[in-house]
Formats: sequence, C-alpha cells, structure tokens
Amino acid sequence: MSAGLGLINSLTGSSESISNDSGTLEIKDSKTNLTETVKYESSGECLRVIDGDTIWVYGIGDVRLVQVDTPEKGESGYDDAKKFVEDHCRGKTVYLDIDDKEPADKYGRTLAIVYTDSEDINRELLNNGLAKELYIPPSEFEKGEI
Ligand SMILES: [Ca+2]
Ligand SMILES: [Ca+2]
Repeated sequence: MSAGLGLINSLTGSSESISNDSGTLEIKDSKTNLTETVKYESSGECLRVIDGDTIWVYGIGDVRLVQVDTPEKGESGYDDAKKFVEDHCRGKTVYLDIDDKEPADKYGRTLAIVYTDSEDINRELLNNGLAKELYIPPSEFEKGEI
C-alpha cells in the first residue's frame, strides 16, 4: 500500500494544494447546540475508516484526529467509535484543519481536526463518550480547544 499512497501524497500533499482548498464551514456542537464558523485548509473524500481516530482521505492519506483517542482493536468501545466515524464520514467529503505546528505524526499520518459539512468529528467523539481526550504538544490547538 505504501507505494501507491506515497505517490498520491507526493502529487497532492504540497502546501500549495492545501492552501488552494481552504474555506469555512458552519459547525454545530451537539452538546451545546452552538453554531460556530470554522476554517479548513484541505478537503477530500473519506474512502476508508481505519478505526475511531484514523481515517483515509483521498489525496491526503491517513489522517489521525487530534486530541482524541479511541479504543484500539479488541478493546471495549472500539466498534462503537469506528461505527460512529463510518456513519458520519465514509463516502463523504471531509474538511481538515491540519495542525500547523505538527502537521504529521511519526507514522506520517496527517494530524487534523476533521469536519463534515456540519460536524466536528473530533468534538463529537468526545460528546458521545466514544473517545477520551489526548493532548500531545506541540500543537496548533490549545489543550481542550477542540
Ligand atoms: Ca486509539
Ligand atoms: Ca490549521
């Protein structure tokens, strides 16, 4: 898989393509019912959900949702978290606010807040009790900000 994925990344992973694809969204928080305008820097179709905190986005590759941690395979809650992300993201366009201070982790996964056209998936994983908070500095996003 890495050869093809690397090719896609090298074709589309430049900062130019990211800045050409930015915009804003109206996001509603299911817990507070507040609507917020957020900006994103990149977008693409989510074709695969690896688990509750990692998805695969066409043109971008693996994306690790920042500040959340969902259970690993075999752990309680794994299926629920993965299903939530599948139901909300798979086959849809997702919009990324990439962590400007730490754009990728050591595995090469893009670190980002993932939005659908109406939801902050990182935030909704927490709202629904499907993930716990995980803050790893350095990060563009303040602790507890997402
Ligand atoms: Ca995890
Ligand atoms: Ca950003």
